Amino acid sequence: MTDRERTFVMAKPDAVQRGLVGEIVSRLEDRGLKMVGAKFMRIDQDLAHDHYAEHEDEPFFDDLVSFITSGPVLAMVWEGHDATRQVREMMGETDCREAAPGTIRGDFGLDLQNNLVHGSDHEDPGANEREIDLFFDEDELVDYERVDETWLYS
Ligand code: IDP
Ligand code: MG
Repeated sequence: MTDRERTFVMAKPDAVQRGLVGEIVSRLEDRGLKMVGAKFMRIDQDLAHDHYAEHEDEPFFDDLVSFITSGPVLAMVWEGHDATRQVREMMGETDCREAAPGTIRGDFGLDLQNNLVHGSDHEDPGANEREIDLFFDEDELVDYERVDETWLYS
């Protein structure tokens, strides 16, 4: 299907420490999105700077780099119709206090920085592919069919 796309998602260090990784994965699975890559890892300084390069002039940049390198994360690639925008909708607003109930941030967070989850920006064309390339080699992504796929899509 032509509008099926891949997007980069990460359970941030606070999600790992708070035991919310399974909850995040479960929500994406339940929605019908398909995991095609996953890596439990610690982000180093260079990768943090590359990943958040767009924010390097922001006053919160140093704190953000400290936060994202402070503990392990689960970096993932998820695939599905309109996946990038759908994941963003499921994450909620950046500031958890503004995020709607029913979203990951709105259900599990109260902070701006420690907001549990990252998803590629759907308003920044190419952000999904750029971020996937930053974290994954092509051979670390897996092509397969989920058994429910014929029922997920018409
Ligand atoms: P997003 O994660 O919803 O795409 P961005 O604006 O891209 O939000 O910001 C990247 C991350 O930087 C946020 O998820 C959050 O962890 C952190 N952040 C954003 N704005 C602030 C701020 O004003 N103070 C502290 N941390 C911030
Ligand atoms: Mg962003």
